Amino acid sequence: IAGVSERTLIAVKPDGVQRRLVGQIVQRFEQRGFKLVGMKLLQAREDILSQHYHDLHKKPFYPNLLRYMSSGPVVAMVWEGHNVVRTSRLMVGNTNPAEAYPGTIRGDYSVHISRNVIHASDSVEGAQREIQLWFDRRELVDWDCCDHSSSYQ
Ligand code: DGI
Repeated sequence: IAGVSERTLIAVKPDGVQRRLVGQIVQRFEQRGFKLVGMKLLQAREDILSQHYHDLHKKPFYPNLLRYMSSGPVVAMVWEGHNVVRTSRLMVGNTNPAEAYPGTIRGDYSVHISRNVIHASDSVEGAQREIQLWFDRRELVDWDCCDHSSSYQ
């Protein structure tokens, strides 16, 4: 099935970790039928954050964004499955939680754009770049999910 091995980078941001939302967020991706292939808790280094947000360096909110993202640990994950990049953006909701629909992660757990709980890659190419940035190849596990034929064909 095309795109089944697509992968995306999901990160629970420091506010999400502090608010103990990691379990609920992981549960949403599991329940949807995606496969977890990498996960770690880490204090993000500034060079990683700077590369991760390379397109935002000139934005007025950038210094605050970096301070927020390095204010505590982050849970970085790689999820795999059919159309996972696009579907996880829909699950995450609008960048601005005030505009995010109820039922989305940001729409259920946050109210302000500067504390929006979660990151999800916004394109397949972006996902590949971000996965390489956040994970060593050896940290990603190829495994067969026993219910594969129940989620796919
Ligand atoms: O891919 P997203 O995280 O949805 O959005 P993005 O790549 O445009 O921006 C990255 C993060 O930067 C976003 O999750 C929150 C923050 N951000 C974006 N726009 C604003 C912002 N923070 C503030 N305070 N104000 C903004 O306008």
